[in-house]
Amino acid sequence: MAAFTDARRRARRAWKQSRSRWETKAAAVLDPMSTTRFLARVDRVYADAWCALSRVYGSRTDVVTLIDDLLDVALSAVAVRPRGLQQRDATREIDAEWFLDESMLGYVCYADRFAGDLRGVRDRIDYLRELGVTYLHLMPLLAPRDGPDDGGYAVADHRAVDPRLGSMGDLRDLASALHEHDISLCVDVVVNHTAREHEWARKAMAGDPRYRDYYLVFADRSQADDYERTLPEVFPERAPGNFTWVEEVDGWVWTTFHDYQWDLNWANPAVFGEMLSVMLDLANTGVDIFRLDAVPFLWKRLGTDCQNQPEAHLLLQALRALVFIAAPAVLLKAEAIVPPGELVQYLGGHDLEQRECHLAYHNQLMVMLWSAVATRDAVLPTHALTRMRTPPPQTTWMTYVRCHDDIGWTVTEEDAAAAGVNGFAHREFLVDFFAGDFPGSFARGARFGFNPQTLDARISGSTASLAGIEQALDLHDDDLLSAAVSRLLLLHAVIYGWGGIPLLYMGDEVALRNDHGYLDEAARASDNRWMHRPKMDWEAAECRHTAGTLEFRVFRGLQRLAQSRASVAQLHGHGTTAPLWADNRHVLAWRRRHPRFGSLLGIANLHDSTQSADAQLCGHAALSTPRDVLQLWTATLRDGRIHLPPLSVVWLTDS
Ligand code: OTU
Repeated sequence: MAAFTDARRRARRAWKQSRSRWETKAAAVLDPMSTTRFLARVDRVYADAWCALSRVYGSRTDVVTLIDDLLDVALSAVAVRPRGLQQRDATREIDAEWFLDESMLGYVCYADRFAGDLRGVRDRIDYLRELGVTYLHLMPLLAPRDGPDDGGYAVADHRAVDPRLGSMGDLRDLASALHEHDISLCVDVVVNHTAREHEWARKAMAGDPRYRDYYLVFADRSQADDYERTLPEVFPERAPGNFTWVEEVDGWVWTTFHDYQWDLNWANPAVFGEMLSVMLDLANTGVDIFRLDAVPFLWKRLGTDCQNQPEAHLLLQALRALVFIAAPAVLLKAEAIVPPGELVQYLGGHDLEQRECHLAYHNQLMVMLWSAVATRDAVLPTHALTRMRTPPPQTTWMTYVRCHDDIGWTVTEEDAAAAGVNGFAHREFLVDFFAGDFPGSFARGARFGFNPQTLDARISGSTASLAGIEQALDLHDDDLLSAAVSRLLLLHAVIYGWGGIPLLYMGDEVALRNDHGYLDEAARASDNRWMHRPKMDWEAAECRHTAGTLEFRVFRGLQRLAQSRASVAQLHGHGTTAPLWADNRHVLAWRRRHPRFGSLLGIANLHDSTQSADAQLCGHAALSTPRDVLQLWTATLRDGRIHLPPLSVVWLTDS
């Protein structure tokens, strides 16, 4: 702590010495008000940037000079930042907690699969508003390589939109149209790697040493082997190993993901500068939130799994400071799908000194929800979720049921032991269950990423198919279908009522099932994650207006959830969430407590028969006259017990 304070003191001194020089520089390109604001922001976070960057780069470069270069990038971005976005900056500097509002609700889609292209997305804004959406995450939209591109995560040009989706101008138009409808725009920035077709990689292949140093290249295989000894494999089936021999650079290139995705060398400060500049250009088109892809992998350390290293966090802290200086309206979201004990760190330190990302995915809640519906049992989820640390102030979770990736079963041995199950056996059960192989399973998913060495596997499949809707439709069984619809809504009723920003994954609102069309596309056939990345079925979506249809039931249910959520002040980001023990293991319960507005109790019956629980949750709940504010199902209170219909949820508050 003393070292930390000392570092901040030195940082402040360094800034004090540079400030008047920067005042002149800023005044040369900005109007007086913007100059004042720019300098005030640097005053605010210079020490954050200095502390983080000096720990990462201090041994190889002069940090004050490095920050000067980065401030140049930031100032140039501010100088061309459109007026409307500067107004957005001003508003959000005052209302820095705008994204903690209980009305926040996200939607995630591929622009092409949802609406053809970026202009098409603009034409669908009304549809998003019907669902209560205030945040739109468009999957990777920058120009990818030709051929297999890992769903756009192999970026060939960071300065261009994928021409099939439109242009930078279209992105700008879409952002402003969304803003007019109070929807913030989130886009992916793939910071860990580029495509091998990227300009930097091409220059490296042409022999330019400057660009060779943008990547991690080992002339000698034994160096790669030294790392490989402790590295896991992300795609063991399609992309085994973590290094690829590249003739043109006469070396082994670090490729954590596919052989065409080259990991960037973040130990080189030039890479930091390039990525900052990419981000600030995008921010100037009107992007509000960056989904920073694969951030756990940013820093490599021999003898480790090269994930979640302290430097990866420091790099994010430095990015946070510099993005704030240039575009304070913009948020960072960490895409870190890592073991539960590593998750909350991406939201920074609890002392508010080490600010990191504003948002991070609550992977553990997602995994535990699927475990809960498979086992109809809340014991493991309650243990596991109790162990999760609360996010620091002014940050929050993104809660979700499904996304475009597979589900990895992050069930820890510790949580499993607490719940009296064997971790390995339970993970194996979840894979079998969701692949549809376990007797009595309702799910229709598929195994992904089977690793014969560890026997680890993940699961692909759409929400509707994993929740039993596909099976029920195939069997023409109305009772099973009702149960499956309830299960889908139950999963969402938890993520909408947990606290954090819920994310709805495109197609789930009309229960789209697995789509096997990808098998006919050469570049996709070997990656079954495409089964849960369907094209939007707009004919099915039309059925949302027709009472009695599957689409009507699901869509209406989700609308109800969105409306209820926006009216529950306890779900504001100032609240905190803790799981509670019900006196019935089929019941998952949690309390959302707001310092001013009191408590919300979420109670979910995971079983397909009626279940009851002590309405005061064994004395932990402090509601005097509980009332269900959700009313998506009909629960009854009798003799101090709440009786919940099969697969149902209530959100209780004091009336
Ligand atoms: C991300 O996922 C993307 O979501 C994937 O679609 C990409 O294929 C990948 O990056 C490469 O760009 O390992 O199994 O902790 O879980 O970065 C998916 C983060 C992944 C990783 C995550 C990665």
